[in-house]
Amino acid sequence: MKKTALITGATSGIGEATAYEFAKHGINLVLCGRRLGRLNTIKKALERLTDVHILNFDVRDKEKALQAIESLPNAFNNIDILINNAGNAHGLDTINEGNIDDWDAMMDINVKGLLYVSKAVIPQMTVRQSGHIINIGSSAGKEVYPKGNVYCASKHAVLAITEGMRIDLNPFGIKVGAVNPGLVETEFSQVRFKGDKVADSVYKGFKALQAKDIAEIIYFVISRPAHVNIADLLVFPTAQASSTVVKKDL
Ligand code: NDP
Ligand code: 8X3
Repeated sequence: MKKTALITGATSGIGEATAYEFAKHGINLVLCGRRLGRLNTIKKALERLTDVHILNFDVRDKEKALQAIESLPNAFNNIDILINNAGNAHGLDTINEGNIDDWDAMMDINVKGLLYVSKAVIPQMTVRQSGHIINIGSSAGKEVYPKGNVYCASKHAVLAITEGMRIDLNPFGIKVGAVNPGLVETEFSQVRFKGDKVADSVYKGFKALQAKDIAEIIYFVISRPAHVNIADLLVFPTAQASSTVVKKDL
């Protein structure tokens, strides 16, 4: 029987690439994001491979998140795999110069949004006594770097929530794990730097990870045998040794 996956942040980067990877393997998809036009385009592209349903909501809005997931038609409402991917960094500033709206955005989207979506999906997994949740953390969830303060805190929180979920959902046979990438060339830096051209320099001078690299890893994680749970996975581009050590050819 075909599995169904719900992917948040499916309109670009890692989430979009994961949708393509899952579709290739015939997994039914519930794709979420705020940019409706992109959701429609991706749905159209993937429908020749699998069944696709889109949910257009902001993960910060808990009522909308819960309502959207409750509204799923029968063909899509047994979610076997939840990929909590929606998120971003907003700004790169010292704590004394940080912008409070940026802090709110990161905590509201990366942490609270992940919780709201999980809250909506987990009950059906506990009833069925099966399911797999993957939270997209980051190397920033394992290591704090200069000016990363609140983004790093949000990703440390994602890892703590992942561990908590794994413990609490263990009696129900639900797998929980985190995939933690280093530098991936997506729209991430465009969002972090609010369209400033400094974003263009982030992935220059080395080969960064591509969204597809992470999507393939996520598929590997979800396709292990029933008794195998990859609990925590850290992946860097070869040129990156830590958050602050990157070998660049300049
Ligand atoms: P992108 O900016 O390309 O994608 C972010 C996705 O999150 C988009 O689909 C966006 O959709 C969605 N999103 C953002 N805010 C909201 C919101 N309020 N409500 C609903 N959806 C939202 O970046 P990435 O693909 O790189 O990021 C995906 C995840 O990977 C994030 O959690 C990020 O922290 C993490 N990550 C990224 C790394 C990198 O170097 N790129 C490294 C490590 C982790 P829309 O705007 O349509 O709502
Ligand atoms: C994204 C990786 O190093 O830009 O989470 O914070 S980093």
